[in-house]
Amino acid sequence: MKKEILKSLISEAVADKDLKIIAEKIFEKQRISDEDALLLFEKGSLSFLGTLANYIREDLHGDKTYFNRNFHIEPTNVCVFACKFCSYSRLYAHRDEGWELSMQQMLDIVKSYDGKPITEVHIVGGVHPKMNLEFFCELLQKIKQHRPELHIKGFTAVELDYMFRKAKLSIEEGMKKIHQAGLDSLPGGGAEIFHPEIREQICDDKVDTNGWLHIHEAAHNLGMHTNATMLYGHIEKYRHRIDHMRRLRELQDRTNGFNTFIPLKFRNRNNDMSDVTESSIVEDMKMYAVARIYLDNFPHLKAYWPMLGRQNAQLSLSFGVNDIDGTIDDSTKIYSMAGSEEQNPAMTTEELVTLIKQVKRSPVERDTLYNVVKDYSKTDFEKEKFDVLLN
Ligand code: V47
Ligand code: SF4
Repeated sequence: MKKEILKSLISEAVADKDLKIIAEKIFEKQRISDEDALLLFEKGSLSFLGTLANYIREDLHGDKTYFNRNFHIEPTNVCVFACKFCSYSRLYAHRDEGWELSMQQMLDIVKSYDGKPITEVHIVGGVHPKMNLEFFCELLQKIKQHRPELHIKGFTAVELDYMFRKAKLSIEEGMKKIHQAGLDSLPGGGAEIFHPEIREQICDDKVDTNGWLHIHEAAHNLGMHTNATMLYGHIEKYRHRIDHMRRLRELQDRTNGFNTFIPLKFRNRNNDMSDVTESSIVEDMKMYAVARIYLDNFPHLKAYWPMLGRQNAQLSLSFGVNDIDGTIDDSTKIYSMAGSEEQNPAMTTEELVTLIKQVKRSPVERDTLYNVVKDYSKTDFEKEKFDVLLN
């Protein structure tokens, strides 16, 4: 019914013949082409894109909006690479300006969450030449010994590529070893923009596109799930974004191992690309909507609130997004150093639930693999607090 109403509304309101054909494809659950995606970016109004992306989102997930309870460990910001957009890293030659956590310091961070209902630790950082595969395998084993049920999502393809090459292991061998040590899944970082025209300008010395995709495919072949990101809103054109998403869609067709796509808005403070203007909120919402429409084989689309800010994360829930990441507990510096409004990112479960409810969506706490931990749609925190006082 809803589909029929939307179809007729779009048919009346949209004059452009090509856009009408694309809308028709979406309602018939047909895949859109790269040319269609370009037309959406170039000609689609915000309301047209939002209507279509929201239709798909609600078809897949209804009003459900996922979050999780997580914290980050950033082992170091010392990095052998020199990505132009990065505000976070310090070159090895300037390592005295950065930080390096010891094994014990990282285990102490994990232990500081003892007794708290956290389900995931996200480990990501710079590429430090002395923190090798052996070191991280030992860390993973020790975390698992201490808290076996904690899901470890860790290491971008950039970090893994460097570790495996230094250990003289193939990608398959390295992935098997680190998975056996306790790594459960991979985050989506390091993807940036796959197209060589852009990749060569913004991050030419780290893992290349084929290497990034190969690492994720190897993880999928071991039954691990991974995420994928795209750093957008800098010097890339729409066709580069579409090329990026096409490569991900093709890999997902083969493996079905990706959980979530996370468009990451470029922030321009304190880096070598500070002269590049940041994208507008309208552009951000278009990005989410086109991603939701184009990536028809990705189950989830995430807005990472520490990067986007809370209000824009709320807005994104009307443009295809169904996940806003987690509590985070002020444990990441990547975005505060790049100029995000969220200087100390942390939200309580109550704050996340309220944020989601304010825009009339249903908050659901998930684990990393999107198993439901708790549905908060009917939770009344005030009543719960009152009940605790009474008992
Ligand atoms: O790859 C670095 C990005 C990424 C800037 O998988 C920047 O759940 C914007 O991948 N402006 C690392 N972005 C973080 C990451 C991530 C974050 C949250 C959740 C997940 C997940 C993954 O951060 C890097 C790079 O694309 N980044 N500098 C910047 N100035
Ligand atoms: Fe290093 Fe990652 Fe920063 Fe690139 S984005 S310089 S790989 S920390």
